[in-house]
Amino acid sequence: MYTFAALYMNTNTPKTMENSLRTFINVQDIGPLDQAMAEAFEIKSNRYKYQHLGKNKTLMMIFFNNSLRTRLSTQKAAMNLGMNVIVLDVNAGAWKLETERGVIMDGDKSEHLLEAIPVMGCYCDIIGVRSFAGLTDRDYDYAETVLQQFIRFSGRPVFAMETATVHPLQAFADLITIKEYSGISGANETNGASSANGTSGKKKVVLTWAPHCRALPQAVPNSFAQWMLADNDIDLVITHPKGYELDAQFVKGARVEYDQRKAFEGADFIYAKNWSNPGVTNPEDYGKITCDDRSWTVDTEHMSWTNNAKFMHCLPVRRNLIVTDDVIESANSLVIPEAANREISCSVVLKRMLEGLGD
Ligand code: AN0
Ligand code: CP
Repeated sequence: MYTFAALYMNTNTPKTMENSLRTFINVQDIGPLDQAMAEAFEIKSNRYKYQHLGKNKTLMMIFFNNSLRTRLSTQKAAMNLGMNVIVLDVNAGAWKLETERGVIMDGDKSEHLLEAIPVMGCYCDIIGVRSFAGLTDRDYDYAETVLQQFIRFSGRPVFAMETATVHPLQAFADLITIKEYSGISGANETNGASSANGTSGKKKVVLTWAPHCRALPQAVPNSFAQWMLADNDIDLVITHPKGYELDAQFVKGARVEYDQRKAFEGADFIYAKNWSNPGVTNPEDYGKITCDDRSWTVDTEHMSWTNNAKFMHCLPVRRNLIVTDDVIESANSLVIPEAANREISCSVVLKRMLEGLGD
């Protein structure tokens, strides 16, 4: 398989630069967070500063799943950097793709990813991939099987636009937002916001599970935990029903508090998100909804337990399941500035990838 694909993959060798990125999946990929934040705030104050970098370079975005923010913010970031952009919605017009090797392709899938990926690589310089967890086979999802094939066979720098287990562009934007609204680490407060509790020192950030009617992936909470734990100014507490423990590779070292009220006490930021059962404590539960307890919905009473916390969610959000109308519409809700920062996080990532490309 690999010999065949290697014959067809584009093997342009990238120019190596200290700051350049070949893959963007985990927080470690971005290097020192202070530097990444400094770049983010520089770009936020002048988003067209690096427009020359993208001249005659093409970004290809591949979507296996729906998107509003990722699609728009990534395209905007690429345009700010002077890039051309191609978007492919695999389920809307492309041949249906087989992703597993060894399958006799006599079903409805006309093309294999192993040919499609090197072909895509021929038409672009950087690739973004959205491919959610299937939530049926934990090993397949947690091996990031689809993303890894893009990395291996496209010959291009590849970044995750939410893949099976991670959503790093979201977590990076979340961290930028928290810095802005904390008044720490040199971030200018924007949008007229004030500091979360007006004092210096660590901010208490709470990741809370909330109920939902559909089984959702763990990518957002995985990346959120990973990025928050990497920041020395943040004290992360995770709260969820028993059985919803996240994978240790993302949450090792985080404090888990099963009592949601105790977790919320003194919080500066509440980050709500549903995720389906990660299958950590009971592998048979992987991808299932094993709790639908509506007492976990974030309402004004929940917020009253906090230190006048800001409310965050990556969106899209189902109101009155995850969070009540009152809370999401309150002055403490950061969901819109948080979404706006997706343009900024993506700009930093694309800038770094462009810096590593040859001319
Ligand atoms: C996705 C998820 O929970 O991973 C995308 C969030 C950015 N949400 C839905 O599918 C509703
Ligand atoms: N937060 C986020 O990634 O939104 P989309 O699914 O709309 O891209």
